[in-house]
Amino acid sequence: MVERVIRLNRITAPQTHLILKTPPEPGMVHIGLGNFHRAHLAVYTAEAVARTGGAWGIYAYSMRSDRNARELQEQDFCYSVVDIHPDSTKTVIPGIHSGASGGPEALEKVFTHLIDERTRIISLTITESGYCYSTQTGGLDRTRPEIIHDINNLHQPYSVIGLLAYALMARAQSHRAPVTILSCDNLTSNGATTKRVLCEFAQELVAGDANLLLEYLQERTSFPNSMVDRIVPSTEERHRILVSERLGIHDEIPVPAEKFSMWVLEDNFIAGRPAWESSGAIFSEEVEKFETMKLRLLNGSHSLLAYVGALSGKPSVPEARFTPYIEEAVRKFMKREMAPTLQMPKVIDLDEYIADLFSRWSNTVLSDTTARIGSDGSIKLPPRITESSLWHSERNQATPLTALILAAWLACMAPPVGFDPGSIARAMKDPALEYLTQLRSQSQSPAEIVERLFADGKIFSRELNRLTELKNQTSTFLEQIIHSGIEATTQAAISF
Ligand code: CS2
Repeated sequence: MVERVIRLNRITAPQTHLILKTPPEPGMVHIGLGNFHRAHLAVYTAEAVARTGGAWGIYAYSMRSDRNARELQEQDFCYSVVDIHPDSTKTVIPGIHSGASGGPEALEKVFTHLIDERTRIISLTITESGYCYSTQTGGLDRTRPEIIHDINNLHQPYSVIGLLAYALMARAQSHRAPVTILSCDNLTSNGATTKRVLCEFAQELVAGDANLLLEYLQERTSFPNSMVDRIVPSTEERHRILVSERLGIHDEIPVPAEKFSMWVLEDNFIAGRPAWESSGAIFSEEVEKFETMKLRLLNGSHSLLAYVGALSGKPSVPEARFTPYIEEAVRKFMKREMAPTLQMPKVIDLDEYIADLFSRWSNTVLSDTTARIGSDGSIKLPPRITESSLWHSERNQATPLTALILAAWLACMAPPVGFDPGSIARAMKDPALEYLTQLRSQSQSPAEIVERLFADGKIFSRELNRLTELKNQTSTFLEQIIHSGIEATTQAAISF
């Protein structure tokens, strides 16, 4: 820690604050060492420990590669979280990580931490796709190659679900100490979904193992639901420059983030927890309402901004949001297609929430990118639009702006042959890209792409295949995007 102290003593900038000089004894293992974790859970936990103490140091692990862990280690586990906001220069250095590793070579290391009796919380930011859940059933996707692999090779897991099952099984076989699994990703009922996926994974194991693991899961674990919210873009060179100007030190891995941050959780921690309420987290019985509100209004609109924005040549969220026809589409989408389908939490007013969202999206310095949000749409879109579409269909109501999102997404990710969606769309990544590419090349027309997509049920639940009007509108809009352009199509969806 000598390095850490020397390095940090050099910081003289005002409003900069090293939350913890030395990390506390470890009590949590976190999987998924990306920017969101570093600007959200890490900050809440560091602040809670600084105020109220507790052995809640975080050992972090990245499943795919050791890059993030190495970078963190090279800086003695210190990095800055920089508020990117017109009137804030606040920068915090959480200092909460006590160790980190990554990649398959480090499996044994993380395994030791996962089964350690002192580990009382295992938290996750592994993106929607990391849960290997099926958008059809809401449970385990047994067709995922990594799941098929892990069921037969549990000691060498490829997926986080396999890794968790392996570690929890070892806990079940030894000390049986309780542990909470805390999902911090944007899934509907993220805690309950994680538990269901793990239980269904356990059922696939040989009988003795399955029973042992299921019993441990039922008796010695808890899975609180939570809603997480902070817009955290990827780190760019300009953020390194900003930090070196603000702090006078070079930070290779600063995390840019909006000033706004929110975390709402169920208080269901079987083995204790940090006093997160002291750092601003909200413990509420209305978590589900918060989650639905955020998923449909913020994340759903984000998808609209991303795909319609990308096709309109807008690389950033503020540029998309300030394009009049896109702004109008987002407002109508929220008011007509999303708001009626949800119950707002008691303490939040719908109009104020919408106004706040527009103000967060207006942050031109943060400049979150449409390519970041548009990535992984095959996994992100189902929880954002399925329930609301079914809700409207039961009432015989059309959802043209939802259809516009689907059409714009297809135009970006499965562009009909001969249509070029542009460079922003081409920069979007997706785990289902192979399937989407096949879909477009095997289809003779935009209508066929849409028909096959819903009939296949690989991405959206088959329930949506019944929604004839949604499908028809999606193909009409996809056709129109190709022939008349995105602006005219958006106007058509707005005035439908
Ligand atoms: C975004 C989210 O990636 C996405 O699709 O909608 O990352 C969003 O920025 C966060 O959920 C905000 O809390």
